[in-house]
Amino acid sequence: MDMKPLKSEDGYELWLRYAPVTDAPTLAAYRTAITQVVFDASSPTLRVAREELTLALESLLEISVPVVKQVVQDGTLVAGTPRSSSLIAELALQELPGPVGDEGFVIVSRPVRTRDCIVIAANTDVGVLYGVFHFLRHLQTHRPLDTLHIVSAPKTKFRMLNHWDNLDGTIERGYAGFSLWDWHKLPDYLAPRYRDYARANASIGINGAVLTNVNANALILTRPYLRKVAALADLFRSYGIRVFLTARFSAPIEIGGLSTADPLAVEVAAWWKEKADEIYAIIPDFGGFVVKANSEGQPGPHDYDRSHGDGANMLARALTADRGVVIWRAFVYDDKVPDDRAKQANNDLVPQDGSFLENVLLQVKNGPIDFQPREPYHPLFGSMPKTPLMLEVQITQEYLGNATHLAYLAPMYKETLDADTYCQGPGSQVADVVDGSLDGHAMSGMAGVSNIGSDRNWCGHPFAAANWFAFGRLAWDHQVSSEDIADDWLRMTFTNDEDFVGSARAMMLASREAVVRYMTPLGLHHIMAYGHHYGPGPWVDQGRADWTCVYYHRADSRGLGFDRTPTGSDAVSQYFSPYREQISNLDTCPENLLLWFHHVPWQHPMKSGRTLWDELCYQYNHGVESVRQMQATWAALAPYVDAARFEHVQDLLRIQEQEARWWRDACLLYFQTFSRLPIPLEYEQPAQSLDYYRNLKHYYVPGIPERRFRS
Ligand code: GCW
Repeated sequence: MDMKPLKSEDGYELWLRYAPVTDAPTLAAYRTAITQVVFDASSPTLRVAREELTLALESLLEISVPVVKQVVQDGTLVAGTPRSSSLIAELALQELPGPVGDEGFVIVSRPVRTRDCIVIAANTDVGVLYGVFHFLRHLQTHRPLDTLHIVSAPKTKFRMLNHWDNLDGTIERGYAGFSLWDWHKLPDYLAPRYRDYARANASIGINGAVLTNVNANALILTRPYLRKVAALADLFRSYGIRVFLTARFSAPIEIGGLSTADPLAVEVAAWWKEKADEIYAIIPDFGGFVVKANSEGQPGPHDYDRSHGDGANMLARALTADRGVVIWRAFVYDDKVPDDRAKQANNDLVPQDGSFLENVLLQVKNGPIDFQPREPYHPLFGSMPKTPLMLEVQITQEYLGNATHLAYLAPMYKETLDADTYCQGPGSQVADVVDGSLDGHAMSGMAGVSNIGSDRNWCGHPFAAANWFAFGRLAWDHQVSSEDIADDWLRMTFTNDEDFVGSARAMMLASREAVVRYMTPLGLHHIMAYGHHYGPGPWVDQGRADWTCVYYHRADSRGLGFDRTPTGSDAVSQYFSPYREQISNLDTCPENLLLWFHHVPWQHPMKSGRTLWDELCYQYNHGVESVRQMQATWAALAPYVDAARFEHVQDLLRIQEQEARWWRDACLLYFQTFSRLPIPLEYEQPAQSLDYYRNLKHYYVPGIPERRFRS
């Protein structure tokens, strides 16, 4: 390999660096295969696609690739739709108009006018843009060009980022600085970042952005803010991205001067209708509303003894099905309801299946509690066949080490998507529910809670951008493997050197499991510090019961874990057979979810032959060891990475190792007060006392408003 020092990079360019191809045979092949471009760009979207293509080619191939009018030589790249290009219309590709649909594309190498050409074609302009980005990924990952035949179309319709960004610039659960949206200077000043944000999203097929926090501020729906939103929407439009806003249910009172927000009150429905008309007058392609209602203190239809369906349908009528959708969040639970929090969404929503209007989707978190390092899949998947269910995952790492810990989350997203619900017999995966294929829904989608902020490298940790990338790739095609996504991202973000890619990929693939082990092994969950969720807090027993940790781990002198079998909360009954029986039985329940579903005696023999207590000690230590392994792997990769990014990752891994030990020691010491058993001597013993860990205080943890830290 080339040993000269690499120029420092700051991560701003993400996976769109278009680094020159240095491998000589690959470069030579590319320069032969691509000598000029025929690309008539008659619309804004085609123009940005052409610009991306030509700039990227020049950077990758380090030669100028002219745009010409006609195919006159071998190596011509032809791009467009049958409408934008008579050449493409003439080719009558069999994939058009059929399989690729409205957003897909085809990339083929074939003769055109007797010359060897590469054709990127789609039915729509945005399909061409996606095809261009796919082709550029192909080049960036040094794949061969000789026999191209790629046909690709997204499996879901709404592929969206949910920004939990507040109007004051803070981001709820954001760890990469402040909001990208500079509301104060909008609409007159459009930061260059907005365009790069749109490019990055388009490059992975993301087509929707919810600009505001689901804990919503009604002000976003006032005219001055709508003008700001319109400026962003205008910019994003060329990149195929529609904007959505969060609708605060009580907005008719707060900004509309009404005395009620009752969804069945005529004046309330009329207010929302007028508001929707106002929005569409300035943002003609406005996507719709995302709503968090009657959850964690947010207003909603229950305040008026109305159902979620009443609330969602009222907004859906205001938007109208030909204009936009209501995305109603299924993250609903209430501490006044005595039942297990894990069961509440099903209890509330399953009876309403079939009552939602055609332009309503329900957005369901991957698991029934809250983005924990590991959860079983949400039992709503498969339980509401008459309603389109979107999958919501968290890209920001609220419960997985913020932007300090390296945790590659594609395996976590895949775990949910690949899970078999058995709702229509074996092979009814969550992915089949989510993409609409199982129940024949035309509307489908995936939402990722964004980890993007104002940090120069966008996501804080240099590896955190991989999760943004992975989310987009999986929303487009949930069948791609975590390995392949990591592989692409590494090659595009760092280098194509096989030695680098091989070990960095292995490190990424093991990273999420490492976090599970040192934070919440064996199905433990929600044992983080109160409120900000930074660090361990298994002892938290004050405040709202369903926000404490003792609610979830249920440690006592007999054992550990939440009994959700029929002898306990019976949450297992919300799953279909045979999964239900599998998890109900202590002997067949997967051990990585054991303490989620069972209260298990400390001396219970685990599959390893260890007792539960010893296994817990083993898992926590294994987690810490895995981080040390990551440190060693990364140290060996120094020659392949520029100094700035190398040191950034190295420093963060050092913090991660410290925090993994903190988690291990604090949790084991705490659980030991119940088990009364020793931590086996083969393991490192805790560095401090339990009191020490319990008394640690952290002020101004990112991702939470300052006022929460005031006493
Ligand atoms: O994960 C929890 C977070 C809240 C968040 C909520 C939600 C936006 O702790 O900060 O609020 O989920 O998803 O609504």
